[in-house]
Amino acid sequence: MERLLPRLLEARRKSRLHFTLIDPDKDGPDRARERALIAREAGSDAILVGGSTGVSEPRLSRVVEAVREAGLPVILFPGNLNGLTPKADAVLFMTLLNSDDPYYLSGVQVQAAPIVLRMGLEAIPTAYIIVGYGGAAGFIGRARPIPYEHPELVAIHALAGAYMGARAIYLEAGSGAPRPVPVEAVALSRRLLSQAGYEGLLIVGGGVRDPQVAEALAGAGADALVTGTLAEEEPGRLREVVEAFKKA
Ligand code: 1GP
Repeated sequence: MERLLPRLLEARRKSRLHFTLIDPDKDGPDRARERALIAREAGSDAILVGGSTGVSEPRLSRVVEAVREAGLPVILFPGNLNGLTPKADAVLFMTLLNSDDPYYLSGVQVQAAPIVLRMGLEAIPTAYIIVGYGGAAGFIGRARPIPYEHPELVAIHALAGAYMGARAIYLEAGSGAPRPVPVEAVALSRRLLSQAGYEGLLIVGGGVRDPQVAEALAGAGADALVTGTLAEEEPGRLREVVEAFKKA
C-alpha cells in the first residue's frame, strides 16, 4: 500500500487537513469508534490516537482496531513507548524539540526505533514543539514551553525542526489549552519554513474550539489542524471548525 505521508502531502495540495485526536486513556473502543465515525462525517482526514498518560498496549490496540472501522487512516501520537501498536498505519516519530530531558529528545526514539520497524509502522519524522500552556504533554515531556509572547522563538524552533529533517512540524499548545498557539507564531513559522524550502506539514493543535480561530490559523499558514477536546465536548461543532479551517 502507498505510504501515508505522501498521500497526506498530496491531499494537502487540494485542501488543508484536519486530524481528530482520540485519547485511549479517556475513550475505550466503543466510544472511540463512535468518535471516529463522527470525525469522518465532519470532514477529518485522519485520526490521531495517543495521549500522555494511562496508555497500555492491549487497550491501545483495541481502540485502534475500533477506530479503523471508520475507514480513515490512523496515526499514532505516542507519549512514550507504550503508545505503539502494529494496528495503526503510521506513527508520528517525534522529538520534543524544547524538552529539557534527553529522554524525550533522543532516548525514547532509540528504544522505539526497533519496535516501530518490527511493527511495520510508517514513521513520520516529526518535530514536536510545545507552546504556552503545554498541558499534560508539556509536563510529562519536561518541556520548557515557549511563552505565548515569543512567536519568533516558536518560528526558529520550527525552522530547526525542518533543518533536522522533520517531515511534520507540530506546534502544540497542549490538549485543553485555554489559548491556542498564537496566529503570529504560525505565520512566522510558515514564513521561515517557506524561505527554507520546507515541503512537509505544519501541524497546529491544542485549545482550538471555534471556527474563527481555525480560520485564522489556516490564514497564517497551518497545513493541518488537530482537535481533540472539541469532539469530546461539542461534537456538533466539529464540522463547523473543520470547514472553517479548510475553506480559509
Ligand atoms: C493535543 O493538539 C491536540 O495534543 C489537541 O488539543 O484537545 O485542545 O483539541 P485539544
